[in-house]
Amino acid sequence: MLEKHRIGWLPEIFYIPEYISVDDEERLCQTIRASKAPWIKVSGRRLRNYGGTVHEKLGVLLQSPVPSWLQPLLRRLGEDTQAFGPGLEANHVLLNAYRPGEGIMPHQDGPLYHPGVCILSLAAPAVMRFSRKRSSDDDTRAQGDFNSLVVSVALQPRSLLVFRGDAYTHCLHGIDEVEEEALDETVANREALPDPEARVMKRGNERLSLTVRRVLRVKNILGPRK
Ligand SMILES: O=C(O)CCC(=O)C(=O)O
Repeated sequence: MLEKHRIGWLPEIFYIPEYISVDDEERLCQTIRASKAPWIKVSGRRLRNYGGTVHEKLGVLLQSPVPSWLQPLLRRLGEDTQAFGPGLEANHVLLNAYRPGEGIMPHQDGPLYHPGVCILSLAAPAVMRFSRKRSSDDDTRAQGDFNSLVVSVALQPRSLLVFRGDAYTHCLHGIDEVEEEALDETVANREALPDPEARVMKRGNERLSLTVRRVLRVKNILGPRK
């Protein structure tokens, strides 16, 4: 089902507008906002982890149960997108919350994960910018240590972004710390927007996003299954 949602000139990015219904979005947002689980404050946003903690040094997921309200979503994403390997489901979800003016620095998700990601956007829009990473032995680095913007995707509430391949392994992705996004010529999914002619997009409310991935190595600290 992914193929017809392919966008842009960078392999391989897919954008599915209205992936979930307004009711499902409302339910997810209510569950997230009603939860007393602590938020972790990081630069430019706050976050919660589900499914466990990724231990960067050990290179494993210290696994804990994925809450029941997320399980149907993980099943559906695995079946619809095959983004986590054929027949496989995700085992980790990062919930990010961004107020207008907040964002996430350009980064790569790295080798601990299967190289495919699903990002579900809730409550407010933002623009994801993909840039080509300059390698340290690249001689253009001498002319300035910059990453070149390749493609942008306007993420509407309820939409699903999936990326893998070159977009995962050779690019950085990030969200600018702005209150208003420029919908410039790098935006690859303009046709899927409510107003394809718009040149700016206000961030509006706090945006919530669920970044869904599969950590390759898992240390099961859950105990035997009953
Ligand atoms: O919030 C988003 O849409 C992006 C999140 C992200 O890039 C990440 O969690 O690595």
